[in-house]
Amino acid sequence: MNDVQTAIAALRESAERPPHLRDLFDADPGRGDRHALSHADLRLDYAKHRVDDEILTRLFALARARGLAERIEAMFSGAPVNETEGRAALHMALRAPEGVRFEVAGQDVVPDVHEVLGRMASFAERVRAGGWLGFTGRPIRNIVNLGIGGSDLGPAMACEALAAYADRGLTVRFVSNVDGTDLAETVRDLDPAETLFIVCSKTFTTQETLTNARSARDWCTRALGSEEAVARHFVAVSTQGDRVAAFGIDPERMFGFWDWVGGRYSLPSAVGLSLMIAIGPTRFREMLAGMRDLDEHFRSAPFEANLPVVMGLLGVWYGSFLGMQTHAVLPYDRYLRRFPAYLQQLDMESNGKRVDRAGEPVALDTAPVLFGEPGTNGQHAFFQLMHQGTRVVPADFIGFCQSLNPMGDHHDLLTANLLAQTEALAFGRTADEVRAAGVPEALVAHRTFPGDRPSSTLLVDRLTPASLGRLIALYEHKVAVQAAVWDINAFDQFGVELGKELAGRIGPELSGAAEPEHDSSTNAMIRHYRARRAPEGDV
Ligand code: G6Q
Repeated sequence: MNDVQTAIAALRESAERPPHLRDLFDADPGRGDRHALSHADLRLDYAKHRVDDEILTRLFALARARGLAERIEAMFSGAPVNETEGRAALHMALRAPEGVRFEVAGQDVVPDVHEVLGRMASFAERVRAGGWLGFTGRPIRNIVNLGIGGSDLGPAMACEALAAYADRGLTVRFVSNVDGTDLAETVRDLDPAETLFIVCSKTFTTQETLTNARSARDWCTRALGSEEAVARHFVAVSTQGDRVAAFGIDPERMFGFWDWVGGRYSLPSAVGLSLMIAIGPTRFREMLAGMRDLDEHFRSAPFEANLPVVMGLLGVWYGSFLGMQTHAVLPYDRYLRRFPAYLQQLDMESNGKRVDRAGEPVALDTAPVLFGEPGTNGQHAFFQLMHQGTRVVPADFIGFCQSLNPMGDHHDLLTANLLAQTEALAFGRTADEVRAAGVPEALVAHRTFPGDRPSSTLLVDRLTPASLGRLIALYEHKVAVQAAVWDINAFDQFGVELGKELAGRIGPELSGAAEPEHDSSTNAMIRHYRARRAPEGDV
């Protein structure tokens, strides 16, 4: 057996008799202090996990056997770690200060990063100050980002998360879906004379975004009476200047980025323009500094004290060895309500893979189904299953020690709920305890909580641009750790291609321009839709 096989075999052996959380805590009164890590304003409690020292040692051994340290260095050194597409994954360069070198193919990319950041900052300041005028001479007050996937989820999540730091005189919205309702409802109450569209697309070929951009252009030019309005009401974020120009946006008003920035890792690039306009360049740079801080922690901290490494390996333990298929992320802060959706893409698109880097079937199960909702709302919805269902759902709880909206005792109540949930999940309530509380025998089983349901808790001092930056980079690197352990490429996403290709075929079949040629189920639905669709399409 090689080192990897030996490490896997050892963990499989551990998985045959995983320790119970009650036993782990009974055996070690100092567990809560020992199993916690701090970095800057972040504290990770990982005591409530089904791991003892031996299991942790075995997880770290697996990481070492898989060459995690070398994989981290390869990523930071700009090697083409996205091997199937022959690209680097160097999002860390987007948050590097001037003077720090990050090379792709021998070329330092940091000066280009700062050149674009500088252009973004001038533009954002101008819009924020009311100095960017629309076609009729009125200042821009509304920003609409048109993008999807990685060109939407990051800035949409961060604009929500940092709303407390935003210029409230500006309206910043996001349209992603090709469903016309998305655009229609988003612009319904906006004045075209005061609205700027950011067409955000790395490739500038994405059907949804370009369809929305064309419809937005029609909406704008119809209302303002001239095609020339496009120059004042549209800017682009892309890597493809020619396609941007072909759409009718002057490349002068394009903010560029590079093929070494993956879509779901692109928030700190020009893809974050909407966020920078909302919160201003200074706050945006604070977010970048937070990311950078976590990048350095990830690159330099020993594995045992490394937050992304520890979180990543715990996920591997549950998903690959204990057969758990889901993972919940539960932010106890309304500002983070889009964070689970953002992480869904980051985690599931990166690591939802079934072959390893060599194209062979993976040795271990990969990414879990990730979901989440802000607490306390989730408690009144799906937590029932987490406490008493037949499936165990490992969870990350995220809370803040200070509220950005202090109000009576709300924040203590919120935090009490967070901590209570982790305690209830971990320790439950035994049948004897239920009986002792006087519950009638017929209800004892119903009122019993099995416990032994694991969770991590991230406590952050306060939600700031820097702390959000740290949280984002923490999860990015957690995903990279897991990809290394599973030996998969976290940076491609061929799984989204087949559906796109088939949609391209089905489109003309729905309008009647072509006859359906699919399986009998798909053909029948196409015929059903054709018989009922509005004659002129969606008018
Ligand atoms: C992200 C994916 C994907 C991508 C969208 C939008 O990592 O690659 O979600 O971001 O498909 O692509 P464009 O930015 O090219 O429009």
